[in-house]
Amino acid sequence: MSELYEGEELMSSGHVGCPGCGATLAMKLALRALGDKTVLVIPACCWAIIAGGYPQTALKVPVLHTGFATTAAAASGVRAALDARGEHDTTVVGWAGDGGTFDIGFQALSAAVERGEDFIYICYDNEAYMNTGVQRSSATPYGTRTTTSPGEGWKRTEKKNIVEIMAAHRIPYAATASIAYPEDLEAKIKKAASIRSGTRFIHIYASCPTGWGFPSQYAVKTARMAVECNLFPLYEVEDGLRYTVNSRGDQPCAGYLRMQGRFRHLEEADMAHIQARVDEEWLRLLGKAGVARSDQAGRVFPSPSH
Ligand SMILES: Cc1ncc(C[n+]2csc(CCOP(=O)(O)OP(=O)(O)O)c2C)c(N)n1
Ligand SMILES: [Mg+2]
Repeated sequence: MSELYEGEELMSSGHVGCPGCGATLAMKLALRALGDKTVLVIPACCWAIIAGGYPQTALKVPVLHTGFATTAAAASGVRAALDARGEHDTTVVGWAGDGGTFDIGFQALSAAVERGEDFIYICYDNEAYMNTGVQRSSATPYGTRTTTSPGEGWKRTEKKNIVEIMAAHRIPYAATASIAYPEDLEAKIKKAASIRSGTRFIHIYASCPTGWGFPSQYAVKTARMAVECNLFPLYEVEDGLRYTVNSRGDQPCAGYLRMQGRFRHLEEADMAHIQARVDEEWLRLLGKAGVARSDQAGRVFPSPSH
């Protein structure tokens, strides 16, 4: 049983997020971990509007709104400006959606990570371009219907593995987190804030009732189910090499898929394809964390002890 949070809330009521918005909850939890000495850099995305229209805001920390592609470049600049003013203890956070991270902001992110810029980059992933009406991104998973992958044209390519890509940059810290596991999420953000050499990356799974087609009271439940079926495992990668797995799912993916309108068209064979991919990726992850072994063909098997 988790303890009640008694610190100051840096996100207030009165925001304009949809009912049950996972991205809104992600921000509330992240700010609890970050504290008020934080500057957010937010590109075009749902979060560019959720806080409200100027001069009203639901956020009690400064925000720099920036162009869609430039989160990591702008965050680098804010860090340099704060350092020039001697404000070394203020944390800079790039806060972007999946489209702004996996796609359009990708080169700026890769470049900032390579330069070793000192900020935390948080991607809240709702698996599509939600603010503009649910267009598919490279974070949209296989099997999804969106407004740009409608009807029989549902997405048949896999979700890009952004944490693996960050790990390949040998980033000091990369981790996945979920709105359904607030203690884990807050601990990871605190850990990221405590590391001051190089960029730190957190990938937060943020369910979206509006874009995914489930009742708004199930945002946390949906996110929990994604972890419980290993579709979105919780893990950390230190220095791009040392993996720690923080979740152990044992449920099939079918329940998670069936509860969402975006997957309603899937047939048994499609769901079997998704399940096989999830199982394969899960074992591969365990392999990287050293809790599974692989053969020379790259096939991975769990170690007997796990
Ligand atoms: C250069 C540019 N192209 C397109 C847009 C329009 N646009 C604004 S928000 C958005 C979707 C953002 O998607 P994502 O980053 O996943 O965040 P979400 O809306 O899902 O929170 C788009 C396409 C823009 N603002 N700038
Ligand atoms: Mg999105």
